Amino acid sequence: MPSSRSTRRWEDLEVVARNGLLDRRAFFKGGAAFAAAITGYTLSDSAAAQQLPDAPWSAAAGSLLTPYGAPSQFENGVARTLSNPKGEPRTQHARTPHHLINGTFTPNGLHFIISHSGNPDIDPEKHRLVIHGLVRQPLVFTLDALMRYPMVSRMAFVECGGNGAPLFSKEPIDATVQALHGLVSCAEWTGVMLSTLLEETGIDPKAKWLIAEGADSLALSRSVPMTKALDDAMIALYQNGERLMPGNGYPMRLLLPGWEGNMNVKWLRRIKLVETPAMSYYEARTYAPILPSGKAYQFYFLQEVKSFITHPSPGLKLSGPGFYEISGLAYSANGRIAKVMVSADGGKSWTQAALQAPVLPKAFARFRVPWRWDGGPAVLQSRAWDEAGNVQPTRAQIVAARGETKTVPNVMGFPNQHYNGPTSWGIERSGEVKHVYA
Ligand SMILES: Nc1nc2c(c(=O)[nH]1)N[C@H]1C(S)=C(S)[C@@H](COP(=O)(O)O)O[C@H]1N2
Ligand SMILES: [Mo]
Repeated sequence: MPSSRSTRRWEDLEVVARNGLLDRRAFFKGGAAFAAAITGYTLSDSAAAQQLPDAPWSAAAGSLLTPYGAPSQFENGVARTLSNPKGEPRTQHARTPHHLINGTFTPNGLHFIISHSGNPDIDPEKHRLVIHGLVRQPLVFTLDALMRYPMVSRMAFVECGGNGAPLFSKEPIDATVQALHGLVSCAEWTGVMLSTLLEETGIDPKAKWLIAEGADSLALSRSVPMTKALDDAMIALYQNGERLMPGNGYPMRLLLPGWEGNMNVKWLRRIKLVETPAMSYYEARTYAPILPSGKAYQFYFLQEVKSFITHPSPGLKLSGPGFYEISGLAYSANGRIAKVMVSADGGKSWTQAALQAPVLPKAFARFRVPWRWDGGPAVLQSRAWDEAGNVQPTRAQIVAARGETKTVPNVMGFPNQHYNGPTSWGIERSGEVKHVYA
């Protein structure tokens, strides 16, 4: 029996923004009417039962269990894309397929990776973390020693400063959300707070920065202000419950929640307390691009408030007019996401999205809005606000501030960094989704 709350026809639900955006609570109001509209089924109980397939997997005992699980063979296409699969001597990227997963954290096998000189194969027994420099007592930590300290767990996103950089281009890009925004992921990290270890070594008051260094052949190093080190920096040992993946820093990495991916030094082996920053390769070159004014940010640490729609997005074709959920990810280095607005007409009219609870600081928030596609052209866009009151800039604003790719000669020809403007998806009559500028 349909309950009274499900007797409203979803077609009659009020459109709250142009091109068919519905109120974020419409699903609760629409009830079974939504389901019938999506499945196409309005059946009696017995007719519904007859729809169960007579399948071979229900006819005999199933396969053997495995000691370590892997996804279903039918999910083989859910994979990262690799920028340098033969491992030529330059950076390798592995990008997260945001359009093929859902929720708020990234499975370990799909977490993005950027490794500038490959992933070292570190024997955890032989690895050491040294903390020295402007300390009272330099210390060397084995993994065993670290495992005995009090630990904490927190959700945090890691995002490369170059994520979304193609969106500084003049023309729209024929690419998926994986290609455009696949260099951000979110995991539950567990480890020892750096402040706990610094209490042991003691801190010389002259120390204003630390230099963190990795054990890869490149010995990637970055300077970190002591304020961040003592705030929420962590020596991460576990990722989504299991030990770090080799590509994400096994057996330990520096986690600086919300800060530029590059500073989250993987395969961490050294922390040296110093008075002034090192001006290392990545902080002085790659992540200090020249601005249209001719000046450069000396340091640009925060991954500021940002959002993008993952469903629908290029590669996910709509199968005809009707009901869809628009959903995506929002995050900010400045705390929790406060609000996400969604537009289906390229930013002219907006409605507020529902946020999946719990909304955690410096972590992915999943937003959702019900949408009735009328089969005509539409342009989907999202815009996020964080609890500190920051809002995503418009594309015009961020392009004016940073410059369009290639129009500004940028020392080494690097694209601009830190794109946190909107991403627009154009819906064509065929149901195809394409990146557009709106
Ligand atoms: N030691 C070391 N740390 C590193 C890197 C590296 O190549 N070596 N890559 C950096 C870059 S550019 C980014 S964006 C992040 C990515 O973290 P992830 O690979 O765990 O996603 O790690 C950073 N830490
Ligand atoms: Mo990066």
